Amino acid sequence: MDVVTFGETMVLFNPLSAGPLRFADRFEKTIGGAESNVAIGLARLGHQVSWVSRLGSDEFGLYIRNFIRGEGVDTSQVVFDDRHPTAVFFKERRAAGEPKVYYYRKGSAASYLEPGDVDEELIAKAKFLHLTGITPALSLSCREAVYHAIEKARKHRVTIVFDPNIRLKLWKREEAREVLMDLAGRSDIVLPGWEEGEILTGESETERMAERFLQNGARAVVIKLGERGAYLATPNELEYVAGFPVAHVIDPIGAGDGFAAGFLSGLLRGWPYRDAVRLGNRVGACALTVAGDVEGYPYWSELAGEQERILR
Ligand code: KDG
Repeated sequence: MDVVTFGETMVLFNPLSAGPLRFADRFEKTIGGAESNVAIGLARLGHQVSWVSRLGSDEFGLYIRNFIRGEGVDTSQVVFDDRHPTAVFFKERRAAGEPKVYYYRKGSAASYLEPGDVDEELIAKAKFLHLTGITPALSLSCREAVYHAIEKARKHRVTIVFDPNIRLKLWKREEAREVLMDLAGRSDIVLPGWEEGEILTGESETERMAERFLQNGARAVVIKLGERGAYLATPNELEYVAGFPVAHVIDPIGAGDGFAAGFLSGLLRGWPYRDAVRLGNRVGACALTVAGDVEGYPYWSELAGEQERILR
């Protein structure tokens, strides 16, 4: 196994029209979940990934499992729960700015994830453990599962990659800051967006933000800067890595997960950090061109021919 990741995936209903949801009467059904987005992105790039979660024993649970399994992701550790439902969420497209998100996920099957769901052997066999800051916000047992996974990864020297993915609809800013900085300090590589970096470190200058994450314990930090690309910081390198321009952005949600998939793919190919960040930027850019989270992620066959351009 190349990468193990775990967290909640929901059915996503995307309205076909822009504007307040109360006026939307037609929706497209797909799925969304930061960790499964990364898993799907990685599988398309040719890697072996396992996604661990709990789903309701319901039609939506089966739909999500089949969708993710259909992408070539290992779902053998997914647990179906008879007592709690699969969560759903809606996006609301607006004329300007990012879409709004409405969650219906409280008490969902995935919020009952617990340490016992995360198999030590599975982690031990992986090269990377990918975690996001969404899972610890879902419930106490989810938070314990994250700490448990970190402990096992450290024991087996598996590299931990952490994307803070702050979701302020799920918890208070102060609590988020405290827990996420603690998790970032226990991780090897941290991938915050710029705004998240500001919330977590209190710094508004990119270089200082990165420095704070390094001082906090990470070996490498990549701060995602949207269309400007990303800032890479390790004890030996500090570099702005240019992004890939996209003519028409449809929806930025899912771009950060695409970045993580591309970046991890680069590292799995043995590329240096800088080149892995370039691939992350490339895959993230693809995600911007569609309304769903994952539909835009490329297959390796589509990118292999552009390798020179990616690594430029
Ligand atoms: O990163 C994209 C995710 O935010 C989205 O798919 C839904 O996982 C999700 C969440 O919890 O917000």
